[in-house]
Amino acid sequence: LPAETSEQSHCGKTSVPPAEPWNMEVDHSLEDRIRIKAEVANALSDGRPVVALESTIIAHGMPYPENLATARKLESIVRTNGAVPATVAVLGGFLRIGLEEDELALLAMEGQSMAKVSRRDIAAVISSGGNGATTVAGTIIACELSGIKVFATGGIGGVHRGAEHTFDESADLVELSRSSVCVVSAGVKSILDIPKTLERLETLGVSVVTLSADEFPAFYMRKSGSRAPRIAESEAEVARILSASRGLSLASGTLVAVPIPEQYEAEAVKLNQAIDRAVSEAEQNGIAGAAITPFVLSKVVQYTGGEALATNRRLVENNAAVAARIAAEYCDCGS
Ligand code: PSU
Ligand code: MN
Repeated sequence: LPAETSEQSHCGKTSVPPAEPWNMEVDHSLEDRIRIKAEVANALSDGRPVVALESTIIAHGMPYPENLATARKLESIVRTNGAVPATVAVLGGFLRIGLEEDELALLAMEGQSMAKVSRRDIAAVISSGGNGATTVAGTIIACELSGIKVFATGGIGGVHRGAEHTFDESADLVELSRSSVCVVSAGVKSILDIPKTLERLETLGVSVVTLSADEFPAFYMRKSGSRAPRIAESEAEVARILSASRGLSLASGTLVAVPIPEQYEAEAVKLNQAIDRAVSEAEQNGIAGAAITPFVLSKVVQYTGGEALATNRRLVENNAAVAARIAAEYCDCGS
């Protein structure tokens, strides 16, 4: 086997041209549908750390204006921790990797009226010249196309409660299994079925690692009652796992689950009551498919009097910092 692969660094290398404004004239040739912000493209080609950020959490997961404040803060936290941020969205028919200030604002203000873009949606939204917020699945696709190795979010989608009847399982899981991206999350929200989600991740071959915790976290709460399949004690240890995965050409993803810092953890009883109420309301109202997650998230915020939103912001900020440190460690290990 060769001692080195042809890639120049772990952080990926790209020759995709820099971005043009989102509201530019749309070229409907359908070729060349990706635009990487110059700062991001330069970091990637120099082998410097980059962290992708998703946009569904901004457009569909939080209300305005807190969502815009969060989007900005996440970018600045990534920078403070030594990486270049790349928020991903579909704007004006282009898959955009790295956004400008006014584009973050557009995303936040459009909110729920933005399309929610997973793998099944991306070609249609792009071909129609439309706008959309990328889910974890959609953002992973952008990472694969551009060579970004680390991506921060709040919580990933998973197997929904009652999936034995509805078959509702997020496209995030399959996408994680077929990409070599490292997704940093606070685990999985208990609006989902956490044990079933972990079972599916195992079947799909996703490497699941918690950071310094023996239980898989449940988003607002540090513990879910499910044991973590594997524990890493540091960001450097995660980077070594990524490096080994790459060395073996596994081409499957890694899910890093980081418990919310103790001081920000939500009160379990109150949160769980709000979640149970929101999930059964979704059921009663016949909410299904892609609409379920945003519906339940907004109800949980409403029923906890905004506490869930504050908690959500704290954990995603923490994940952005961890992701930046993993990206920095990964660039250092072996390149
Ligand atoms: N879980 C959260 N907050 C979110 C999401 C999930 O706690 O904002 C978003 C993410 O963008 C995720 C998407 O990729 O919802 C999953 O939606 P679905 O369950 O429809 O696949
Ligand atoms: Mn679904």
